[in-house]
Amino acid sequence: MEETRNSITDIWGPRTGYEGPWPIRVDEQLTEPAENWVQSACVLCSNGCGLDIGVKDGRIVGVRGRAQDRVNHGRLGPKGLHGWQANHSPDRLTTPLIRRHGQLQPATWDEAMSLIVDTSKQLIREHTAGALGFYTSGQLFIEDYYTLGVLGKAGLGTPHMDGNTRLCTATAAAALKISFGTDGQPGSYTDLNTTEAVLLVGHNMASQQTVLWARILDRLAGPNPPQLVVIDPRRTYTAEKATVHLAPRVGTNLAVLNGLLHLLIEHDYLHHEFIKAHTVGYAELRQTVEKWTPERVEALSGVPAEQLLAAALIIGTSKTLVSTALQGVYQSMQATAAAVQINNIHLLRGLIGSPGNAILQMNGQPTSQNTRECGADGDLPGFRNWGNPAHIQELATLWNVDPDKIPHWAPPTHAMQIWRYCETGSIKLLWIQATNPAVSMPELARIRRILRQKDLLVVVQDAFLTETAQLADVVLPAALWGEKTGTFTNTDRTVHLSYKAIDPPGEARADLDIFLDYARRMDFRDKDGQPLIKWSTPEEAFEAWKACSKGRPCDYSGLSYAKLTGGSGIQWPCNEQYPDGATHLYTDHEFNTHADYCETYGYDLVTGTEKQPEEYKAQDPKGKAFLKAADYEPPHEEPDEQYPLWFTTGRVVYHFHTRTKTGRAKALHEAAPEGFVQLSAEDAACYGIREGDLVEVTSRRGQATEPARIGGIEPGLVFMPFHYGYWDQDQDPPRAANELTLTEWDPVSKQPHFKYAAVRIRKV
Ligand SMILES: Nc1nc2c(c(=O)[nH]1)N[C@H]1C(S)=C(S)[C@@H](COP(=O)(O)OP(=O)(O)OC[C@H]3O[C@@H](n4cnc5c(=O)[nH]c(N)nc54)[C@H](O)[C@@H]3O)O[C@H]1N2
Ligand SMILES: Nc1nc2c(c(=O)[nH]1)N[C@H]1C(S)=C(S)[C@@H](COP(=O)(O)OP(=O)(O)OC[C@H]3O[C@@H](n4cnc5c(=O)[nH]c(N)nc54)[C@H](O)[C@@H]3O)O[C@H]1N2
Ligand code: SF4
Ligand SMILES: [Mo]
Repeated sequence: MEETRNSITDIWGPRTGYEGPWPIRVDEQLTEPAENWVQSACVLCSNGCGLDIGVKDGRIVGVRGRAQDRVNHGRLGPKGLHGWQANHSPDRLTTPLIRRHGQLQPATWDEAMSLIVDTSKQLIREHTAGALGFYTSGQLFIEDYYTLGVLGKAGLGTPHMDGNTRLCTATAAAALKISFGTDGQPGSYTDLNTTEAVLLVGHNMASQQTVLWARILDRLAGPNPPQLVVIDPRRTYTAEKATVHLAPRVGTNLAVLNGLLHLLIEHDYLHHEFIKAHTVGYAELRQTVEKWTPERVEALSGVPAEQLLAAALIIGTSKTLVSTALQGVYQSMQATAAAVQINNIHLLRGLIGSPGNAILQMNGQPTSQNTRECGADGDLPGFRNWGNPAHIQELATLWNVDPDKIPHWAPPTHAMQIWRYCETGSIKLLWIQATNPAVSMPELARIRRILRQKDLLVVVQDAFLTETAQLADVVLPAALWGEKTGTFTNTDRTVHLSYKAIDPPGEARADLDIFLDYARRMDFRDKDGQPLIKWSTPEEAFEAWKACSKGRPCDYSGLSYAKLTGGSGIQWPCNEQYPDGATHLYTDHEFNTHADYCETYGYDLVTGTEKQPEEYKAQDPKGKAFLKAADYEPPHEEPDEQYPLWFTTGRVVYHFHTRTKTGRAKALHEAAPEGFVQLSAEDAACYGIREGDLVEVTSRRGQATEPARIGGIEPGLVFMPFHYGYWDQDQDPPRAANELTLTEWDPVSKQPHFKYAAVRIRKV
């Protein structure tokens, strides 16, 4: 065993203090010496660290960070260093399975695909393609998503396709579209190298993007360290390093952010010329935030007025600012409205499109950016606007199909609605890829009930017999990262190519090959009777995607497999204008809001009502950004006598989601073998609970039991990680956090509310 450090006990590794270029440090983890190294990048979070896969005798033996990669400069975190072990887990799926007489039994690929194809054709005949739904992922590759998007939109013509990205980064996309016209992060990770201040809202970066956090820790250890403002109700690893930590009650982000905006305006920390020349909506914003005085914010959120002032001073006077938002915003009350206020901070101060200034409406999953770009998530490929007939025509021309084939008579169906259509019976085939909703969706008892419905054919495409696959009718064994070639894009628009290093086990197949097989068997054709999907390899799929992206903000046309091989990942847009990619969007402060270019005509942030195209065109902002205001609304469920405590959920550093990978990596499993219920010392004393006692948590929807962990959280609030599902549904007592969560979602982004609910607790 060779390792450059024990990343379980030393999560971020040694400090390399700096200001300016971030020093290189190469992290490595090997179980035995590698015979050859294959270029890739990590797929265990949105940071997208460049790495090489070490191979010996056809097996992965370890990984090493890529020194030349712009994202990580060689560093890797605990998940990246250990997660690959899941590839060699003995319980990988190696053949398709079909449910016969109630039992999942091995089948051939031909049997499994024929069953899916015959059912699809029959449903289309009897009900139209609207009877078919796709619930995909933020963990496949561009080549997979684009192929899926084309076969769904131009082959089948079903509007029911979305990703688990709805649970993850739908709000990031919505907030970027609403403020700037289209999706796409304005800044870069490199802005952290020089920035004077960092604002992290509902984002525990230290735990969830450990290598990005190392970039900040190293700044803190160097000359001119930045000041940090952290907004999180828990005292997280991230909050421990804050200059100012605001710990608001869950669900009150909008009040706190409106309070900060109010102070920026009151103290005139504004860039007046920028606001005038490059934004619309200032007067309304000013009016909306006016009443959010520090005292009022304190009364509602519990954040002391003087702390709010201290935070406003930092974000109001720093010459540069990097802000991030993640699930504490996206999965909490008024998600899009709150995320947009972070954009507003930057717009009021003109801190955008220049070095040191970034808004990172963070992604979570490694490839969720691509689900959005390729239109596998309820958007159209290339950030096109489903309400703009010219954009539909562009796609129809590209794919050589009739524009009417492409569903655009109403917004694409979002995931929460897809599940609802399954529940009510109008969707009769649900094809789930690379996601484990029986653990990750809210209100699990309902999800299990839907998956078990007799008139719903459930197809699950995964590498393991997950909690979801156990309830499927057809299971397709998939190749994992390292066993297939493809590209993906991280939060700061950096595109990486990941090469196949080893063969998948047994008969497991690459996702792309499964989609291509389906398209071939369904015999999808274009207008000239030629096969609709004209590619058969990952590289050809990438070339097809490049053509689709050309001229749009996410322009990949200057990239190629060759260009992505050998060096660092490269940021989009990459085209004739930016042959080596672009670190900043909007350098000229010209935004993507032109009526003929924008991805959305806008929403009412409180009700979610979509604006009509005519209305937008009549007031075409022509490149100005939107300052969009929204007033606070109370959460949909609040503690009462029966359920007196607030409940929230999230992650721990050692596990990724439902642990299908990290639970199968020895060191990560042993570092966090079980879940917990985190509560304050005050609440623990009140209920007579000691560290490690089993605590039963009950909400209106279900129950979960885990041991107590005391401290680091505001009184009145209970936290559970959502990683721990069942292995055996009929044996284990319920312990998943999502037994308790709500089926409610943001009116604009449609992202579900995992971050608040009302519960009661009891010592078992
Ligand atoms: N180790 C690890 N890393 C990961 C992942 C993982 O599973 N494990 N998953 C990846 C993915 S897909 C994602 S989406 C990201 C998620 O990364 P994060 O968003 O950082 O993770 P969470 O723990 O879900 O939520 C962040 C914080 O939100 C806080 N919070 C809860 N309610 C509120 C609220 O109302 N307001 C505010 N301001 N804060 C609140 C919680 O206390 C929590 O600390 O992580 C990515 N990285
Ligand atoms: N309570 C609560 N619930 C949450 C959250 C929360 O904070 N709180 N966070 C939400 C968020 S942000 C997210 S992203 C979701 C994540 O929830 P899920 O998407 O359910 O998470 P994973 O466990 O990553 O599931 C991915 C599945 O894909 C499989 N897989 C991996 N690679 C491949 C591949 O290449 N091909 C195929 N076919 N399969 C593959 C894995 O084996 C695994 O079963 O959970 C959401 N749920
Ligand atoms: S920070 Fe994210 S991408 Fe980088 S090694 Fe860790 S899990 Fe992988
Ligand atoms: Mo996520």
